[in-house]
Amino acid sequence: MKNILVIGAAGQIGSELVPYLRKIYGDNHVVATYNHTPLPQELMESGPSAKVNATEGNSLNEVVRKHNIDTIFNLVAVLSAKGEANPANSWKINMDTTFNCLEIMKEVKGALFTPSSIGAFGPTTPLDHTPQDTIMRPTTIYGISKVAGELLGDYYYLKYGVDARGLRYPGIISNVTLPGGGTTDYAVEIYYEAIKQKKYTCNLPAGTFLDMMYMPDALRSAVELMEADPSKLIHRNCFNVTAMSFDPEIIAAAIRKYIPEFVLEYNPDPIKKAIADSWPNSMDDSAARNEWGWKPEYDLDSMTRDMIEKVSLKLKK
Ligand code: AKB
Repeated sequence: MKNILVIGAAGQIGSELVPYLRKIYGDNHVVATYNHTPLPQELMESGPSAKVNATEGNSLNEVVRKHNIDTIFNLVAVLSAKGEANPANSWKINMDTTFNCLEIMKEVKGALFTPSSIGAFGPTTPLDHTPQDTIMRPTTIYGISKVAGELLGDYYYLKYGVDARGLRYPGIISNVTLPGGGTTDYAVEIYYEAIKQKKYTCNLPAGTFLDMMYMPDALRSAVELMEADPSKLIHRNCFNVTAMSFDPEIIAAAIRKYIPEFVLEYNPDPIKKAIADSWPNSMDDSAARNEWGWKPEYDLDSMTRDMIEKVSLKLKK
């Protein structure tokens, strides 16, 4: 990876991936792009940036040629819950972007990272220890676009030699940019509300187990996968990766170790509940561990300690 393009750089993952990549590969070698949401000031100032509509091939092509890009991190996506409000728009954004990235990487013989998700699974998937290779019949437009993206990635690799790779991310918990439109967003909001109000009303019911991961592990896993020896990769699009699995009661108990008075209440959102019920309770990520050495560093307790420290500082500013 010499010259990297991050599309969707203003989002939850992008806003942290850009500085992470700039530290490793050099500020001038990582181009941050945005479309509707402006980039945070620090990202504009610390390296190159561009306004790009990645659903338009020409817009993407121009920036790839201008900066001599050999690798794209494609973080543009309408997430699961938001996608259900406007499925046609979600399909268009998720698929056009992935397709355009693959087409341009075919021309420049480059590499592409596209995250998939636990959302690529569905209610007929085995929900416990969900295997790497299993039934994938998701029931959300987001999940359907993720499965299609996985298949397209493998297709472009096999047919054209595009170095397409990806991870099935669980819910990502972070403290820089809030997520938006996801089913797992509660696991971020709960920390902010625990610190601000000592109380949180959860939109998923107790007993809803989902895989999760802390942002530092999510960033490291993306780079480790893209740097992995290709001859070792049996799977490419995409690898199950997880760091922990919990339900709202378990994360609330972890928060109470630091904020004993924290109160958790419930008001489940039927759409989010149905989505969460169709997703794995916990994935088996042994293929990622065996093929490129994946290992999470943060568990629920170490993540909670760090989240409470960082979010408290942020809210004091
Ligand atoms: C969502 O909840 O939609 C995302 C995801 C798990 O892909 N955070």
